[in-house]
Amino acid sequence: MKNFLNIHDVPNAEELAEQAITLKQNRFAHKHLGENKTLVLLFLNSSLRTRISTQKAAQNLGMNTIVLNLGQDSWNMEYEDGAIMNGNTAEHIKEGAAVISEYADIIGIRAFPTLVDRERDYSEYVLHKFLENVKVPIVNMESATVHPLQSLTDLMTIREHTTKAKPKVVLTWAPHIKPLPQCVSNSFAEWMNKSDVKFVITHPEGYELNEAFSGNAKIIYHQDEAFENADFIYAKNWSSYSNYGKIIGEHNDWMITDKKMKLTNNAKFMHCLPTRRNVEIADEVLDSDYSLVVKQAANREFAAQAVIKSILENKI
Ligand code: SN0
Repeated sequence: MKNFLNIHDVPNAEELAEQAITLKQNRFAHKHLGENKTLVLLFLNSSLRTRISTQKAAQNLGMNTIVLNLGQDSWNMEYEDGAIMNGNTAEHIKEGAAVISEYADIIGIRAFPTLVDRERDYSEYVLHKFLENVKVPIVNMESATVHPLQSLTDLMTIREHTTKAKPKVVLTWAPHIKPLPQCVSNSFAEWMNKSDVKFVITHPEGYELNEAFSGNAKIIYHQDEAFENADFIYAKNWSSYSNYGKIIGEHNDWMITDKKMKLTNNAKFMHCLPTRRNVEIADEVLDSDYSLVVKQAANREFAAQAVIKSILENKI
């Protein structure tokens, strides 16, 4: 693999998830592969799991890691071509990205959407600016529209915990106090559409995802109905795509509760984290035996390791 920007860089999603499961058996099996190589992680937004698990993944492969909070630990970056830089941006992406590439063998980037300018966000403006100006492979650590490291982890976690060859997986919208990106849900839909599962999306009207990501997934507007016979419930909030970046209406009754989980086929519960307790998901669900959220987060290390390993093997 050259870059890991989205699912289109992955020849076979199920196979990559299987490789992550194999790495989990012996995370140090390839501890010399990345020796004397450096992974530089650039964060334009907050992170807990991605920040730690991606570093660990690289270190398991023998790499060095450097982490930078772009614009906080470093200069504010300018992205526009031809900009007259007399404002608050001190360094242009042209030099910035070129310089970082001199120090890095692989670069990871997190750059959330604006949730204001849909065209800019869905063109993956910032990610592409980096891509144009770096000389080394890029790993997407959540961009404006997708979060593929999370989706690979999710597929891996479903494969580990399923008792069926083709489980029913339900992505459900859940309430939140502020508008969140569509990234995790876009990606999850895209990866599920390419996997051997029965995939259903449920959300209130007006929260339809961009069809480039939801594809032919079945959409059910009644959460209770969607939960019937589900083997996995994957909850996530996202803001509206059509009424871009907005929260539309009051849907507090979409919070995931144990009562709703009882409508399923003893489903396992998944969420990418972080989550707002008792807004998005009730305590009783997060504290239950059927919740996979911490196991899912633990798998981020191995998913990232499978991705970095594949990039290193391509380079050598
Ligand atoms: C991000 C999102 O894309 O939804 C990252 C998820 C991995 N989540 C948030 O920004 C949550 C922020 C909050 O205040 O709850």
